[in-house]
Amino acid sequence: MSNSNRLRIAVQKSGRLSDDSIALLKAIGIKLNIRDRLLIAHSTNQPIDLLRVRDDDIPGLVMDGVCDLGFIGENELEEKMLERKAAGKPFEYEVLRRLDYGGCRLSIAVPNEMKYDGIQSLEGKKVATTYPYLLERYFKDQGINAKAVMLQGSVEVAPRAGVADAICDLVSTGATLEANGLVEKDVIFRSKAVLIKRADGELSDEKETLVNRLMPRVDGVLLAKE
Ligand code: PRT
Ligand code: ZN
Repeated sequence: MSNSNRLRIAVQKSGRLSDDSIALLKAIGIKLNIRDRLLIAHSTNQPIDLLRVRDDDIPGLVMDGVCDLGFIGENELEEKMLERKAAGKPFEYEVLRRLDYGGCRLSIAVPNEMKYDGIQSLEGKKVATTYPYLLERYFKDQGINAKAVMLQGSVEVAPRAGVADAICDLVSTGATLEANGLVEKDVIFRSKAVLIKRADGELSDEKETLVNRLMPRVDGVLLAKE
């Protein structure tokens, strides 16, 4: 648990959300001394520490109360929430703000040559994805009997490799799908980065006051960019 008096914020160490998340913290006046290799970065002007980790770990760190706040993509957050719920682990959190970066969609895509007349074309098929819980929820909602095949990487080559019939992956420009001979068909989830807070009511009064002081500044930064 986060017993320290310092507010602990989880951010992606290196990846698509890192720079924007750090830039936002700096823009709201938090001075940070980040050293590339270190897991922890201390603020020099606020009682705040950053925990720099893989994005996959951020939902769990907040839901387990190890970190007080976290910056994370809604896709990863929702997937981990479903996974933890299924495993009987704490899965609660509070969204403080939806942010203006990290935008993408989780979409089903099929090979160019595949005949596709809507989601029912996937009946009985295998679909490779890094987001099996989100995908299986979608299949269930649509009443489709298809199988999500979990792949941590190289999802876009799965059909060519004969591992799956179709894929379900994150898309932003669509260039990756095109380069791999795939066509986007159904958007199953739209995502942006969010700032989340632990929801177990365990934040000390001091930390709660600090968060309440910071949030209007976040709103100011978001407004200024609109
Ligand atoms: O190392 P770590 O585990 O922390 O990082 P990661 O490799 O898991 O994640 P990272 O940094 O790639 O992405 C972090 C988050 O950024 C994601 O969870 C999304 O919320 C968000 N995001 C926004 C994206 C994209 N856009 C995106 N385009 N994440 C991944 N992609 C990938 C996608 O998987 C595909 O391979 O980019 C490719 C498609 O891009 P286009 O432009 O060709 O369509
Ligand atoms: Zn990751």
